[in-house]
Amino acid sequence: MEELLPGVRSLLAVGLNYYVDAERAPGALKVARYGWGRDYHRVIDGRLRRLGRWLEERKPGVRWRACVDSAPLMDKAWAEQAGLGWIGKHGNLIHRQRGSWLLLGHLLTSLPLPADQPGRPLCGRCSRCIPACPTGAITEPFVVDSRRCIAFHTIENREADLPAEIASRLEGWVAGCDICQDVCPWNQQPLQSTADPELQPRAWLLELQPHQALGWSESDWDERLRASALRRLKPWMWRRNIQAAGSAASPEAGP
Ligand code: B12
Ligand code: SF4
Ligand code: SF4
Repeated sequence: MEELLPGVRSLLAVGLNYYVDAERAPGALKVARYGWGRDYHRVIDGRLRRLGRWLEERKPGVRWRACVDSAPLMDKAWAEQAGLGWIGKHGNLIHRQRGSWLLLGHLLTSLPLPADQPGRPLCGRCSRCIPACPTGAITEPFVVDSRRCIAFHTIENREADLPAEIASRLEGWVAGCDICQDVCPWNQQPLQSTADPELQPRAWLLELQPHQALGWSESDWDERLRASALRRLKPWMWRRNIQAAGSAASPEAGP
């Protein structure tokens, strides 16, 4: 931590609620919720910087640093320590009222602040997320093997083809995967839909039909993915994922 901000005394954990009460159109390909609105890195970073400047005005000389995925920081573990929630067996941090639909960020500061109580684990005897994962990526409670995770393969895998055992189990997911979170009882309770304009879904993401998207040019994708966290998926990766999801959905098709 000292390497990230010399003289650091406190860490402030924040969670951006990204749940919106919206549904995918029938037959649409599946895009994970974190990608529906504006790139969360930008949203959280901008707000943490505002907070940092606010601190500086009140406490001249105070130092701070905003971190959103950019620094080697164990976001979930620190958020748990800061009392924001607990790490569920699916590996994501869960908040009692917001469920796991929270994106995390941290503000490190040289200001000493009183500590909150760490989050208390509330998964109890539930283990619903583990068998729900179609690729068996949750190998044991709290352990997600990225090599088997649809989120990893659809977003990070740069190979021309996805591994066959993943491609055949996409269940329609083409950008990230929300299955283990969708089945979690903490996400079934009535959740508050965010009114944050930055997080409202782009309509095309909820209506993504394979035949249309496969026809989009590089510049079509470029325009649609402005200021989106999904820019990490290059147009060829969308095509690869969409084709794999399409073949998995209709295994009888083919030669
Ligand atoms: C790499 C990464 C991925 C990879 C690999 C995930 C993996 N299994 O490791 C992939 C692409 C698969 C991925 C997928 C997803 N990710 Co991701 N990912 C990250 C990232 C950038 C780094 C995670 C990492 O590897 N850290 C290094 C390892 C060693 O640390 P760790 O994962 O935190 O786990 C350790 C600690 O938690 C620690 N620990 C556990 N309990 C405790 C308790 C204490 C007291 C201590 C000290 C330590 C400790 O032990 C663990 C093992 O060493 C983080 C952001 C970040 N900087 O943390 C986001 C992050 C974890 N991802 C996030 C999201 C939203 C997702 C997806 C839901 C996206 C999607 N819908 O497709 C999926 C969920 C998959 C799943 N079930 O986990 C969010 C999670 C938000 C939340 N509520 O928890 C994060 C925090 C990004 C953010 N800024 O909000 N992700
Ligand atoms: S994100 Fe999808 S593939 Fe990854 S662990 Fe969760 S259910 Fe499994
Ligand atoms: S589904 Fe059950 S075990 Fe998995 S994270 Fe949610 S509460 Fe925990």
